[in-house]
Amino acid sequence: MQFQTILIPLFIAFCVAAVQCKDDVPTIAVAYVEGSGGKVKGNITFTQAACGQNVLIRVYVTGLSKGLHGFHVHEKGDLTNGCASTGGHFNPDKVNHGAPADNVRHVGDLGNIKANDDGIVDTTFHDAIINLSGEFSIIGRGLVIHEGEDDLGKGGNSDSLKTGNAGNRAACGVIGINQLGNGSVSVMAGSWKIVAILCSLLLLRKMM
Ligand SMILES: [Cu+2]
Ligand SMILES: [Zn+2]
Repeated sequence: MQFQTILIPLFIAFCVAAVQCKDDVPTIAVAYVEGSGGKVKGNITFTQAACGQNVLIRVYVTGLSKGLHGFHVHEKGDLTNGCASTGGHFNPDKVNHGAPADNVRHVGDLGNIKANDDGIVDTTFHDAIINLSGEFSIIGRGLVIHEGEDDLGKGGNSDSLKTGNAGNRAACGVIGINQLGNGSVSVMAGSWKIVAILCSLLLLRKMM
């Protein structure tokens, strides 16, 4: 048997193994939110697989007025003086406020959630920017639901680019740990990608 006939399948197997993410324990964070009168309350759960995937956001809130409500991660997980203590939007890049899908947005800009006729929000969506580990982790920060609609930075005034003019804070909570995944795996996944690219290049050279 030729050396190459063994080496090429070995290379392929190694490359495939290297690009695959480890099947790992997801990180789960949860925030119990409540308004000052106790009328608005609910739970928001954030789930992220270890391989730096989008964060799945599960929202169940009751007691809101019908319609759209600004929904943000705020800088501080501090409820000392109620929702006011959570500070401004979580914005580590010091950029303008925007919509969840915008290239320029605060990390904490999760747009709006929509309450039905009964004032209930029961929804699930994904976000590509927030993280449950590393530099932009939202764990330990505040979660705020506003009384009004977030104009997503399109309001045409200076406040729109800071807050989205979403108005008063209807409810808030602190984002805490429910379950920690293996955060180091996402770092490993990053370096394994480089190994995979290098071995793919080597493989290509062998085949030429
Ligand atoms: Cu807010
Ligand atoms: Zn914002």
